[in-house]
Amino acid sequence: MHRLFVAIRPPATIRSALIGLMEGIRGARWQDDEQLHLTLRFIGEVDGRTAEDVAAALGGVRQPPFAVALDGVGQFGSRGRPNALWAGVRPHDSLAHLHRKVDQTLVRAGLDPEGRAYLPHITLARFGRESGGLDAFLARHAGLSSAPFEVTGFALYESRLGHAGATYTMVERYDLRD
Ligand code: 3AM
Repeated sequence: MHRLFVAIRPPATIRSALIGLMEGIRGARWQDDEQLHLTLRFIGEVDGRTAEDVAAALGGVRQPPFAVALDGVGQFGSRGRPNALWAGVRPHDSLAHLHRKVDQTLVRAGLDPEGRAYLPHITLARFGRESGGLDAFLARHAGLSSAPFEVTGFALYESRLGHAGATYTMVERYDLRD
């Protein structure tokens, strides 16, 4: 079985800006450079045949390249029990559009539609029991922004879960073009 997701890989300048933020929270399992991505659609476990169908179907997604920028920070989970810290991305509409196209493509390839609302984000850290200093981090970086960066493509990734966190391998890359 293959655990798959579709994501955008931020450029190196953005990744290093994000890595520069990664300090000051007790219990944070910070993502490393290889792990930084902006998920378009989580797929989950599929068999090899379905993985091939999905990889082929995604080649049919058409959208011109567009620009986005970092925009603030946020958390998933409850206030007292966060499970992830992320950097936001704006504007949402071009990303939401691409998300919708990817979702429709996957449904046509036989997968179930995405169940939850799409919130574009780049996960920076995950948490177990402890998250000391998270509120101060969120306040300190509420105004996070960046120069716009071009999204020229997206990719299908395989996620392997291990003791030291997840390892993501690119399965196939897709260019956005007019
Ligand atoms: O983009 P991030 O890193 O926030 O949390 C998982 C990760 O998201 C998410 O998919 C990305 C690659 O693993 N993920 C894991 N299980 C999920 C699920 N059941 C999920 N997203 C939605 N539903």
